[in-house]
Amino acid sequence: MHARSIVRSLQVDEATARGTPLVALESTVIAQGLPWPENLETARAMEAVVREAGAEPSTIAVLDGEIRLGLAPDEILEIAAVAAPRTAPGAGPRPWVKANRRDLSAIVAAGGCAATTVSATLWIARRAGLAPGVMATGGLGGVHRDAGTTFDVSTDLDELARADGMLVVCSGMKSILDLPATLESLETRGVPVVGYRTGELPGFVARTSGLALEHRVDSPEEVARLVLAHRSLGLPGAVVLVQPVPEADAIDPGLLARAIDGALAEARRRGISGKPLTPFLLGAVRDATGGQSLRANRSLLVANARLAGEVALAMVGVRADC
Ligand code: PSU
Ligand code: MN
Repeated sequence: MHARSIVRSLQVDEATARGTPLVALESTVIAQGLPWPENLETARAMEAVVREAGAEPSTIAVLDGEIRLGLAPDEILEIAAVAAPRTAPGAGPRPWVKANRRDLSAIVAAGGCAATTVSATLWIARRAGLAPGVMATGGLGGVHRDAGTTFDVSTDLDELARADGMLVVCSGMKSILDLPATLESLETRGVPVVGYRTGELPGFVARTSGLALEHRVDSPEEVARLVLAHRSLGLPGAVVLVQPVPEADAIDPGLLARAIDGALAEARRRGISGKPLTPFLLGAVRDATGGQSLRANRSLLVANARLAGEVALAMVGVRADC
């Protein structure tokens, strides 16, 4: 029995040969996290800003049972089109499911297609040899507000504790979650949460959450030194870098809190739980904020991809100095 390989795109191979660092990007945010056509525009913008920073984007997904590192433009289009309204009954793209790490074997065995969450993306990136390396996303999964009774805690947290050598650039955890419990849970797992030019945990589409962070850095070089120190100490797991949404696109924390309360009540009324819960809540918050949260979500995803590219480059420089 041989180990199943991860299929790399031509562009990823060429970048590796040139010594250009890669930035891993997840695909759940494209397929299940944002509506069409903003999801396609955002996925393209994220790849573009990673390249502007001098790194190479490698979006991760499972295509016909193949684990892929780096997607061609028509493949990104296919994933994004899953969220497009169907025009003709029966027509439309192949089914794309939301895959976290535990789903990968079943999807590969069945030859299926899947968008990968943070947990699956981190695992694939590491398996493909990207560590020490960087991935970018919007908001991490975490402890849901009723986790005491539902046990709904994102597997993102466990995978972060395992993803040795990886840095995840994000804007905190999705604000639909229990943020204090999620921070506690990351501390328990030994995952550092470091503010980028902030001493406070960002509130995903809002800039603030009211929760203080103990560690802060102010430049890509400082981030690179922190990640490489984590690694050279032999400490396991990923480092989480949190950057607030750009000011011009941020949403008011009060408006956000009201929208989330409404979305949670609606989810309870409809009995929505498990995997569809996060996409449902994000959609309901989008509607309740008149699209303001969509604008903020897109803006922070692009800003985080840019910063991830800058840090990936700084890590090459810092390693050369060591
Ligand atoms: N960031 C976003 N939107 C998203 C996600 C992240 O801005 O939709 C996705 C990520 O893939 C994350 C997942 O891993 O949501 C968490 O889902 P769950 O709560 O079901 O574990
Ligand atoms: Mn969950």
